[in-house]
Amino acid sequence: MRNPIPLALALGLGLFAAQPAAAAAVFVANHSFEADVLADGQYRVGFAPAGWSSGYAEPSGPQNPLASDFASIPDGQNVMFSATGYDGTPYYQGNVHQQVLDSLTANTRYTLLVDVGQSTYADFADFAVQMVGGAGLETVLASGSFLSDQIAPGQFRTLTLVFDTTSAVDGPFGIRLRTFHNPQQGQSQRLAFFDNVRLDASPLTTAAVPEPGSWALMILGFGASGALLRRRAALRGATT
Ligand SMILES: [Ca+2]
Ligand SMILES: [Ca+2]
Repeated sequence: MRNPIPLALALGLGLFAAQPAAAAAVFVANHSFEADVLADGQYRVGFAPAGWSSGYAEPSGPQNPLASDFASIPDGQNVMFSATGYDGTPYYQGNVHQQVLDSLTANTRYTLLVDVGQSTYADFADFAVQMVGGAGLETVLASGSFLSDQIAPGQFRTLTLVFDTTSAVDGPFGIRLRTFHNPQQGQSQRLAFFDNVRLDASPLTTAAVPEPGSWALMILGFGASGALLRRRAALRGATT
C-alpha cells in the first residue's frame, strides 16, 4: 500500500467494469419448456406448459420439434408453440402467461429475452412478447414483436424487451407470450414458437459512470496539472 492512489483508481475502474454483473436473474418457471420433455415430434394441446397459465390454452403447448422443423433449438429439446386460426368465431389465439414478481423495484431496468421461431412447415403467426402487470396480468407494460419476414423459416431470433422503472410498482408482474389472428391472413392455422425465456433486473445506476465527455475533461485536467507542475519545476530550475 505504498501508493494507494493508483490502487483506488484501479478499484474504481474495476467497479465500473463490473457493473453489468449487478443484473440479477428473475426466476421464470419452466423458462425453456423442458419440465416435461416430449418424444421427438410430439406436441401437446389443451393446456399451457407447466408453470404457465392460460385463459384459452387450447392453441398453445409444449412441443419437441423434428430436426426438419428448425435448423436448431435455442435451448434444450422442447419449445412452446402458439397458434392462431379459425374454427368458428372467434378465431383462436394462443395466450399464455405467468406471474414472476410481486412488485417492481424503483430505478430498475427489467430486461426480457425470448427466442422466437418460425418453423419450416407452417406460416408464421403474428405474435407479441409482453411484460404485463395488474389484475389478471391484463395491463401491458411493454410489448415486442418481429414481422414474419424478419425471421426466416426454420430459424429462431432473440427478442429483447426492456422496461425501466423510476418508482416502485405494486405487482403482480409477469410475462405473456401470445399470438394474434390477423384477418388479412385468412383462416388457415399459423404458428409462432417460443423458447428460452429469460428475465433479469439491474439497478439503473449509470450516473456513477462518467460520460465519455467527462472522461475527456478529466484526462485534459490531469494533463493540464502535469503541464503546470512541469512548468513550475522549470521556473524553479530557472530561478535557482
Ligand atoms: Ca427449450
Ligand atoms: Ca426434437
